[in-house]
Amino acid sequence: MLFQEFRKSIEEFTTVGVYSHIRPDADCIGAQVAASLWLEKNGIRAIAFNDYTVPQNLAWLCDYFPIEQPDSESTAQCDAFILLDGNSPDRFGSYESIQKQFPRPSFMIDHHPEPKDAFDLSISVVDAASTCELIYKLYQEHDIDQLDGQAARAIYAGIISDTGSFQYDSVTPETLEIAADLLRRGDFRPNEIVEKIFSNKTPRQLKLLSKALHTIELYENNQIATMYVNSSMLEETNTSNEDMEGFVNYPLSIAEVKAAILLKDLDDKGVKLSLRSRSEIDVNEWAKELDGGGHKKAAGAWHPGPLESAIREVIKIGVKQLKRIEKNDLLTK
Ligand SMILES: [Mn+2]
Repeated sequence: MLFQEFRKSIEEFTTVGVYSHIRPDADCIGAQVAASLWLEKNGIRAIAFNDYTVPQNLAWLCDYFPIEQPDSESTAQCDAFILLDGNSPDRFGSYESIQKQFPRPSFMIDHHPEPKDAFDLSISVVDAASTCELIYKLYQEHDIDQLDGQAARAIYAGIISDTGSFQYDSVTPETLEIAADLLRRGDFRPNEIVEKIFSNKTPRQLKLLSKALHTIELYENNQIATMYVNSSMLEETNTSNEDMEGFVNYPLSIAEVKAAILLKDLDDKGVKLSLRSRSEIDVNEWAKELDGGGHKKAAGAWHPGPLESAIREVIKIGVKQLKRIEKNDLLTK
């Protein structure tokens, strides 16, 4: 039983701080809301924290359970912390310094590879398609009847977001079984959540997308694609960094493309890279060469810039990996 030890330990606390990772997404917020509801159903007070403002398309989840920015007064009330959808203390912003000042028991629940050994208890399931799937299992192992409509919607939101609406190869029969059970228990239809999360684009975002699409370049017989956005594009369309959610899927959708990189040229701050794979290319390994990381199929990294050298360097690493894969294919044939 995945959560046996977790449940036994967490019951000893009266107030638990539940953190989701910085620059929050639907998986961490959904997991945070569903986990906080679970704690409260079991007589444990929960306070949900994030250093960042919850993105607008996820604000509805905060109606189910409020998420606040941590301060010394609220965090002082917690006698333990749960950390969700991240596996290193620095993924949780202020948590790291708060914990250094006044350490309390910490419980991590996550699905990213290579977890840091920095928590008192870690539930790390790298094969899980989302952290929300793990929170579903927490309910399932304990008392599935505690999973109400709000928790079901929150978990469903995280699953569709982290699986690209069930498109990624992380999706298993179990993912779909969980989704089906959530629809039944929560008594809702899939489009209700999809529309809240994905159909909320602004005209400005689409104008930015059209500019970005013009920058697509293909390398190595169309196996690698790049696309970029720079600050003048953001200025011209009156958009910001957050308006690029999902953009990387466009170059990735070109036939033959095995991996795509979206580069965000943020001038002095450097170039932010989002890497995606829909092949045997491991973008986590790729990103690590640039001191970044993530999952096999989705990862991120920073390059000091300028943009041209970021593109050159990232392609060089990708080519190296393509060559290695080709060589392995030849050997196994
Ligand atoms: Mn996740």
